[in-house]
Amino acid sequence: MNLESIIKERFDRSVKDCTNEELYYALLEMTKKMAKGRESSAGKKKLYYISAEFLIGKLLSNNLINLGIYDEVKELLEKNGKSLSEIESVEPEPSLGNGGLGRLAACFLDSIATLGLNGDGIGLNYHYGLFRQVFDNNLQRETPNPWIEKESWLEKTDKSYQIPFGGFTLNSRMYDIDVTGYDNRTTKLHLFDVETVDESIVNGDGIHFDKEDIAKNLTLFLYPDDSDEQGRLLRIYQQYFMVSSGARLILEEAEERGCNLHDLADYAVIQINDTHPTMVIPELIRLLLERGILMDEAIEIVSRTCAYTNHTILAEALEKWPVRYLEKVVPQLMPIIYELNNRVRKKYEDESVAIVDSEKRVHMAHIDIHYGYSVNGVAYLHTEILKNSELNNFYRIYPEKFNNKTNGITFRRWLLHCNRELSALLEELIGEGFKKDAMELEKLSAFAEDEAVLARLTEVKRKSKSELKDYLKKTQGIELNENSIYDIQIKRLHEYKRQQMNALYVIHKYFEIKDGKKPTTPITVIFGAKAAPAYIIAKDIIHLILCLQQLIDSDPEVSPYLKVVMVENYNVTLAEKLIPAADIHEQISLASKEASGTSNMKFMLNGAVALGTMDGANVEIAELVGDDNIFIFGESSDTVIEHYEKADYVSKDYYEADADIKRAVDFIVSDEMLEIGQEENLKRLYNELLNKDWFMTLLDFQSYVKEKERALKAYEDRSAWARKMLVNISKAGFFSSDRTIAQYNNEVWKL
Ligand code: 26W
Repeated sequence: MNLESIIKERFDRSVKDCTNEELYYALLEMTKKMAKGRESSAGKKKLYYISAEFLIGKLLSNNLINLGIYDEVKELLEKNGKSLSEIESVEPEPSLGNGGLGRLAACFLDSIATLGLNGDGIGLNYHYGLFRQVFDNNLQRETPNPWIEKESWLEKTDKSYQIPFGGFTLNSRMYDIDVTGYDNRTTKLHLFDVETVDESIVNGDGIHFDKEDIAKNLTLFLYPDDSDEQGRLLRIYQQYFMVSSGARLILEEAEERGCNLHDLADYAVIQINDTHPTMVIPELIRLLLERGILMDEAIEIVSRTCAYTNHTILAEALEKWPVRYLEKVVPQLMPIIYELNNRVRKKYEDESVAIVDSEKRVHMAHIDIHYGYSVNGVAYLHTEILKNSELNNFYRIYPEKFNNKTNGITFRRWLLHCNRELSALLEELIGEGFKKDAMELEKLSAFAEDEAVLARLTEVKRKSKSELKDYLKKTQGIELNENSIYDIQIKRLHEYKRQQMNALYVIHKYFEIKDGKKPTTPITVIFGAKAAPAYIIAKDIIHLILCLQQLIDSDPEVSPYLKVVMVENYNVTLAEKLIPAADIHEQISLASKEASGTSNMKFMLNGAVALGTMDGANVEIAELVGDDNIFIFGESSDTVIEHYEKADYVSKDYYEADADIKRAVDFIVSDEMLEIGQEENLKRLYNELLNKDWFMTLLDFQSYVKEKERALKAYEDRSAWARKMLVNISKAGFFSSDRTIAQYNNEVWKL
């Protein structure tokens, strides 16, 4: 480590005379140099994890940990009166993802590097990311989230390609971010960009811009508003730009390693992260045809090279692009897509497995399933639902392609980095082994009856809660009561995730307190969520929560016992502070709808107890920790699926049959709320719950309230609660992304 010499050279100063900003840039330079010094992965066959999202978070601390110099750096800084966490606050957080799918891709890169596998990521270099969330008048507003500075983790490479679109071509430039593995190799995240992008075309301080000027806007934002046709077209431009650049890189690198393209599948495997990169299949076929390979063989080669991960069964998220859009953006792909469709139609009469449907829409997932060799879901239950209902017609054709890969998280970021106190305690109790082999956390179960250990766990949690309090006070002006129960729900805002059910619980509790039924320990319900800019009801739910926050804060009768907080601009950095501090975490999606969830794993690892439905990976968590260490409620996925099939769920019936539900729902449009909030938003949400409630909030409301009360009561026995924490931590090893990646490699990639 040569931090001091870098500082001397850059600023001609000593550490103690530098600003935090200067120290950040010096650390950035040093870390990048050290990463370069690491051995890169090698091998004949290489994995390409291609994804429209990589939600990498801040990289400084993570890289210092993975390079093994975190403690050394921290000490040196402290000796000079500097604080690493303050230096970290200088680093901008890129928002190159929406949520779970993007963060998963980032965890996977960490594990690929840590396991020393030969694999890189391929994505796009969005200049303004998703967006920065601002609360204004209790409403979400979006502003750009710039993160690329003169010096950053990004490095310009000399690779560039000409990418053809209908009517014009764009130059694509590759930028790289080094991904350091924990005590092992480094790999690369390749992010492609257009050199003509023009940040000045964004109007005002919002996220509006000329959507037609593709050369200027292609990589400005992640998932620009898709509520209009221009936005949807722009998404296709982005997707093709990514996959065409990626496909060219993959072929080039394979040839450099001695591949003759006929044997591409021995040199490359492409993991397609949801359908966003699906066009890589027809694009690769097209590039192989250009190189003189015949259609039959080109299709065969590509089919043996590509594998597809499904992350959702929500119909609206399964991409189906109108033929007319693709004709306009990528006319060169259409003959190939038609050819793929004809082959499918010749073989199978079943209309539901066709690629181009009778309404002339291209089903992207169908391309992946027919022309890839592997299809995986992301948790046991999710894969079962894919096989048995959602994709059953495909499963019957290709049973051998279907497999499960339960998601995982990197313990470097989600334990070693975000919860140093807990890692230190674990190390003291069970040794260092868990840092490399997560299953060693099991050793902790030996202490389940050790009151001294339980007390120390409680103390670690208390400290994290206090740190969160300080952090939110400093950064957002929010006052928390650190002696309250922290009940946390952080995830994208979506009706299926049912933040609205949690909000209804808050209203229910508000009434109880007003009626004199006060909780033994005060409760703080914390939300963090961004809503997609065009998702009206999701934004109404944010409005409801923010209005409740204001209402309760200004009610002296209720506020000593109940607090609602919605943190602004929820992101990876905030997650790293919130997760260690949670007592209870909410995983309350409508059963069958959450493919896996990954925050559930992060919370578990940090000693929080889940309140959740039998959905996604909650099912596996419940199985591992046992009934005593998790709070489960709600209808099963089978029942829910049946309700959808029969279309027999009527939310109004639940509203009318139950006085508690009626009282809570009516409160949304009460005088008190209308005085604080906007009538338009609150009424719309009220009507939605009453007349549609597509994700069955009211169906599960009573069992939710009951189970939450049980959890709150259980918290009162602090030693028994600490035991629940301990069991959750000790069983979390299974959810290491190192395990997930090892399974992908053994069963799918075979590097
Ligand atoms: C078509 C546009 C689009 C883009 C992104 C639709 C939906 C998305 C989501 C943000 C996708 C997503 O994040 N899915 C989540 O993936 C996680 C990782 O597998 C799972 O744990 C979550 O259950 C799933 O919702």
